Amino acid sequence: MISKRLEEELNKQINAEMYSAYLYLSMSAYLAKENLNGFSHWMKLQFEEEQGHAMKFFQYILDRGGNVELEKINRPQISWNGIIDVFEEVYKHEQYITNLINDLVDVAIQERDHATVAMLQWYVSEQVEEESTVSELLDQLRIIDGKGSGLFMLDREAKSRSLSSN
Ligand code: OFO
Repeated sequence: MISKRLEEELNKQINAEMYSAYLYLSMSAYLAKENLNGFSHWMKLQFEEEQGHAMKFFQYILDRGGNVELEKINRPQISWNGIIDVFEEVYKHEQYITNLINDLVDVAIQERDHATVAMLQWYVSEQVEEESTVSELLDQLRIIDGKGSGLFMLDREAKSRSLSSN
């Protein structure tokens, strides 16, 4: 059984992951409108990945005999100022999520819940990967100034992303 406090915090994280999914889906729509279909596809996979993150928490709460309490998901932004603006926001958002995961680890340690600490290690590593992937993409986009033939090439590369790889 998990403590009430931890149950509450894990439920909040389901909401944060679902918001991430929503935000990336909204970005996917924006990018499709901008004719960046490769990046739109990349963002749609990101949306699916975030739902997976939410579902891992969902299942974990149930496995530990806790209650899942779903909350309203906030409305994401619908428009950005070009591709660099999009990826700057993704990077900022992933850093925010990393902080949330670190806070969760702190709570699990305070509650002396070693199983939850162990489960959260997956997310700790995942965040390292997510931040590094996005920061690399952002650097590349800045090099080409987010336009021209460089953008065309990066968009084509983004189209080849599959769910197993970032
Ligand atoms: Fe993007 O890692 Fe979950 O939120």
